[in-house]
Amino acid sequence: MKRNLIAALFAAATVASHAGDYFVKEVVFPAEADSAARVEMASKVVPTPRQIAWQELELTAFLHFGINTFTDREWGDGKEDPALFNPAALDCDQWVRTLSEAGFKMVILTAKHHDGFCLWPTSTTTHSVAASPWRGGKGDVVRELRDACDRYGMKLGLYLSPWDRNAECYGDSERYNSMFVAQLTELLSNYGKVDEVWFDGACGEGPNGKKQEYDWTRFKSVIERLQPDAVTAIMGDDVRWVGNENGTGRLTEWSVTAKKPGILPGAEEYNARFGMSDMGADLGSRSLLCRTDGVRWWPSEVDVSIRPGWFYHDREEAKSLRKLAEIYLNSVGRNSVLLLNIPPDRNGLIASADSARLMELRRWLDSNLGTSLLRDLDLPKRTARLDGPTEINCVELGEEISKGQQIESFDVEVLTPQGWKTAARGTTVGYKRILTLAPVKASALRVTVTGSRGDVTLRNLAAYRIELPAAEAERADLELVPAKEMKAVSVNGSASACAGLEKAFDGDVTTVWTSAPSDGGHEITVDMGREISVDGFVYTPGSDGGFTNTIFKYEFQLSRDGKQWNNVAGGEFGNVVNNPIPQRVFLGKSEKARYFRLRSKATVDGSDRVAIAEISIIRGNEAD
Ligand code: FUL
Repeated sequence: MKRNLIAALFAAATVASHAGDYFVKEVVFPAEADSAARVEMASKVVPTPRQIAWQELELTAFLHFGINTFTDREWGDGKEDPALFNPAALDCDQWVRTLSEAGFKMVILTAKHHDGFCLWPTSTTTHSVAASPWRGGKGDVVRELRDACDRYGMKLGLYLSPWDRNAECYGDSERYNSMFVAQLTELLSNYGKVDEVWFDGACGEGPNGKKQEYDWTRFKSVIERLQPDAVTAIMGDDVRWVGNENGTGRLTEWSVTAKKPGILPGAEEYNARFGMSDMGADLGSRSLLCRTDGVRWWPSEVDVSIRPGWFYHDREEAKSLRKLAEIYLNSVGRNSVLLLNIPPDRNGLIASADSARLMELRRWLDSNLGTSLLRDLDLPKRTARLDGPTEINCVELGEEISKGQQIESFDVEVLTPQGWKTAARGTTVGYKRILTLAPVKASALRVTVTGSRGDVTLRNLAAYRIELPAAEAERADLELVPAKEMKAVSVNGSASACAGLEKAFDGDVTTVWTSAPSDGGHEITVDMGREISVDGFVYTPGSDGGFTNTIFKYEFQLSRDGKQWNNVAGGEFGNVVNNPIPQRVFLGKSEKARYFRLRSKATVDGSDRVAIAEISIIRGNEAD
């Protein structure tokens, strides 16, 4: 009976281009399918051709560029003056040439970020390059990038933020959806082939903000009509957000996932019912398959910036080569595509430090992961030989994903003078899995699949002797007031309420101060011991993976005597919810003070507590 059911479903979904019978992209389990049937059906889910083409890119470049580049912010509020946008030396050829030399095959540009400023002269709003002094208001960044991509054979993807803080109609759902469709239509009609459409899921409106019901079905149909080969990412059903912005994929990463894309009706409630979230550890185990309604091919994309922020900020630096090499191993090496952001600067150029770092990464990849040491590869038997006993410390495996994702667990064994030895163990493989191992001298290697959903076809098996770049001590580019000089004064004005507040400024990010609940906001006051010159501060949220109790809106005040206070900074920690890294705020000039006060006006999750892993004061030049 069950077999017939499966056969009937296969018949409905079979594609001729495959040798066997497969479900292309998704399968809905019949209610009566038992666990074995569900596992078998999941094993037959295969990617679409455009998903395969996307996965094979391995590396994609992200370009965050826009009004934030000129205001030094991560999330603009939509009130920025377009006159600020003036990248005097903008040169898209320089971007694409750099990215192409670094080995990227596709680039995605933030055509519109949350601030609503459009990098093309749209007819939908005046908040665009057309209202800027750049190229006398006649410029079009999307066009210049398109043309440069054509010159270098680079694919183009576009990021269009659904959340729009400038559009007056945002929150008036029908009207905004029509405006968004018009923007999408312009981008997907006038700029040639677009290979990835990126809708992020961010919205910082908060409980009292504007409520916009997006018409995802309508957006999707526009994409399908105008760019049928484009994958739709994040708020899309071709490419899934990995769940963090720090460059790390899951050790067990199923491209066949039980999680429903957020663009589908009822997805939020459905995913919550089965305990699946963006950041969740399990999105595709057998235990999930046995409980959920079906599975789909929805592979992971790891988005991370080469710098701390997504937009260019003068005082930030590119990540070290070591960090980038680790990010590669932990993303591409964990069955994901790496979407690496390289933000152009205010001149409209990729900074020379960033392009030098990209070239170092390319050289590192070519010399470490470029040539496998394996000989006489027998992929069906999953064995290979090495040229005599050879030291290896890294193994790479890949499944033929056009036949689905099968491996649930595997062992890698190596032949040493003492016989066969297990060198590594893993769970999922998918398109690519890279494992680093303790160095071992091997003359042969074999992979044993210890658990799988269906028949396994390996596409690739390789071994390397890699050398990770030396770990660089993170350069302390800021001078911070030493923790031992600071003393808690009060919490919400009460000296007796500040027991434990030292955890917020003890120089140790692993100790977190969490306030008592309060619905009137939170305020901490700290004595820095003596009057000093202050340039700014750094807030490190108490990250718990869910980012609860994280401050979103704040005010920062300074005082020389603890009585007279000056508001010296305030606003939002833009994007702290997705990327809870230390938030640096610079005052723009040095201020003399002995006391500081941080007031939280709203948290990212509406929680009535705040958590501070660390608040550090950036010291200015005492001579100022
Ligand atoms: C997030 C945004 O809020 C960030 O600003 C950035 O664009 C990142 C890639 O996606 O959702």
